[in-house]
Amino acid sequence: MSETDSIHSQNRDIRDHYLFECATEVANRVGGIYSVIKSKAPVTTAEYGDRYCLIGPLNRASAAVEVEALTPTNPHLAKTIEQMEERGISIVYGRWLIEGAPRVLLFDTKTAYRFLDEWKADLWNTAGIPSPPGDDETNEAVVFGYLVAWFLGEFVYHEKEKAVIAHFHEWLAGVALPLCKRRRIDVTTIFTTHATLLGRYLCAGSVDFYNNLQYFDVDAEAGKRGIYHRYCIERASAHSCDVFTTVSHITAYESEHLLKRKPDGVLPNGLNVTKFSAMHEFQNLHQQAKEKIHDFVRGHFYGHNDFDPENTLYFFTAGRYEYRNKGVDMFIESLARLNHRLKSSGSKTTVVSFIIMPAQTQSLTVEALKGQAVIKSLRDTVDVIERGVGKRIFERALKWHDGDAMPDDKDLVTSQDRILLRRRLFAMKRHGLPPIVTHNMANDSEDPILNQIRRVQLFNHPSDRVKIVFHPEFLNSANPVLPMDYDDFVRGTHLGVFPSYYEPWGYTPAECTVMGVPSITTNLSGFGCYMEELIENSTDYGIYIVDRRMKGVDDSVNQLTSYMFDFANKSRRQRINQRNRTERLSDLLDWKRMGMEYVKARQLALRRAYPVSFEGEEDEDFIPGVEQKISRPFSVPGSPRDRSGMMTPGDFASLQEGREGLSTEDYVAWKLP
Ligand code: G6P
Ligand code: 1S3
Repeated sequence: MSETDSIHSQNRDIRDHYLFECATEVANRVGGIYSVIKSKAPVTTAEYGDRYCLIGPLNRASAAVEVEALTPTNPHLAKTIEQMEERGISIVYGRWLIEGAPRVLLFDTKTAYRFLDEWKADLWNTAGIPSPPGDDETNEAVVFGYLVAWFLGEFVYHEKEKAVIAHFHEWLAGVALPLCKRRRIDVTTIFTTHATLLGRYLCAGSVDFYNNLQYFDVDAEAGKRGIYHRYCIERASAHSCDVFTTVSHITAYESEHLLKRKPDGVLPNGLNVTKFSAMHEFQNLHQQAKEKIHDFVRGHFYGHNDFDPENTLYFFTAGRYEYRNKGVDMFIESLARLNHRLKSSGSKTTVVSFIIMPAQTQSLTVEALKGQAVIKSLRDTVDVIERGVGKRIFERALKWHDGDAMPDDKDLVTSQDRILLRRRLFAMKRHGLPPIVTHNMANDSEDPILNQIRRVQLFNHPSDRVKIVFHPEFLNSANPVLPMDYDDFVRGTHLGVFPSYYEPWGYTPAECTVMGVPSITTNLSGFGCYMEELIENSTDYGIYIVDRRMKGVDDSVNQLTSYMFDFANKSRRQRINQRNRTERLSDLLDWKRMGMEYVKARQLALRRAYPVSFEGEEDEDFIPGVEQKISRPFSVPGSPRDRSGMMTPGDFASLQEGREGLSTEDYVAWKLP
């Protein structure tokens, strides 16, 4: 790959290059990729300024809120946009209103559907990729990919001096990659896959995925699942980019076998870590957010509030509704075992467990709305009574003379007050148990989560020490039942539980960590492997890792149960200490550190496309090393491994010239038995 490639003009300036990053979730929240590009924006704009632009399909509703339109000042960009608009393509160029304020270019794919058939035929003729009718997602990917390739081709035609890097995320944005190669467009390309299509599908079934990765007949498996054409796009993307990357070693291994190309390296996901000036600010925020969760719980469990908020812990799991992949099956089974263990040990602790996963619903249930209303009325009534009592005490005190009796509390609460209060108390009577689910489900009787809860009989009975609340919608502060944004909610909880079976990275436990909330993950998640490799005594730091690789399912469930049981037995002081330690891991996940792998991948892409420009610089360490050690916890002695200089997943890899991808031996924290 190091020879001069005739596609690329070796005269382009590589130092002052442009970076275009393409994804379907630019200014459009769908899932994890939105989190990646949004949280990474501050470090990337700091590095590139106006030379950085994100490209995505236009979602008008979302862009109206998130994007401020601008007129491009770069003449080459302006010319390119103008020429595409002349051909009827509608484009929004502007500033994404997030931290870092990156420039975005959004193509209205609808204005290009008249080319769809022509482009599908071209995709078949030039890249051998079929695109059968009736798959809207693939049609969208094709139209978007052709628009991006059109844009890049036109842009480098106008801009002849500077090099251009185009970085693509996921197969949905990958169609442009084989096109760039075929059309010999003078850009250098990077492809990052955040999961593989086949991996996701196979794991959701009942196969022993990780022990059979080498043996799957990939074409046949894709064909059986009706995703052969999508798989072709993904595989073509992986093979036609200059630099191929994934988000973790576990997914690198998976990609090697399912996409048949060894990745060049690992680009882990970071977070934009907020540092508070006061060290304990995050602890205060926990307390405040927890109060809001208490409010919800008081309403949801009205008539059954026989557990003490002071002895109540909040556990939760959240994410895309992938029942087996996200480990919800294991979570619910372990909760049932935890319930049994807490009961038999006579524990006074109650664990309220939330499952936040969007499913098809019709509306909030009347019962969920009523619960909050009943408690609000009670609070309003108590406020009225309290004000009346205060007023009466004050008036009597004004008239008090030496020798008079103190005001009698019986006279302070009037009979009218008692009637009001009685009415509220009767409204709190309920015949059934507090509900499991807050919404009316579109398919209640077949919902896998509800069915598992029914099977293990966790019905919020007063004797249960583990209660369950299933909220099948993402959280939002405008919600009348649980009015909290996700981040706020996470801060208020005590433990995040994410026992995933398929999890290329896993933002949910990482988000917990930077907010100082302990979490449970597995050694089948990219995040879990990363933390396991980096920290020897990770449980002290609030990172619990369930072994789902070497243990049988029953043993993994028991291990998860024990982690939760031990956590439930901690004292408040121990929890506070542990949160302090968890929060101190934040720097490990900050884009300021993780982003270095992106820098390396871009350097490698430039080296591969423009080797002449690097001549004579072979030995130059053009990326400064990042060194940081985890300090010991204050209270409990710890022994994190000494890994100075090897502190991101990519550091264990090989993002360097002269290698054709990682070799299987390079997959750190990911070895088969
Ligand atoms: C934070 C607050 C403390 C509070 C504690 C509760 O540390 O700063 O004031 O007592 O949270 O912790 P817990 O684990 O019981 O929610
Ligand atoms: C994927 O999203 P998911 O939840 O379907 O991409 C995320 C961002 O890279 C990653 O964190 C996650 O593990 C993947 O599974």
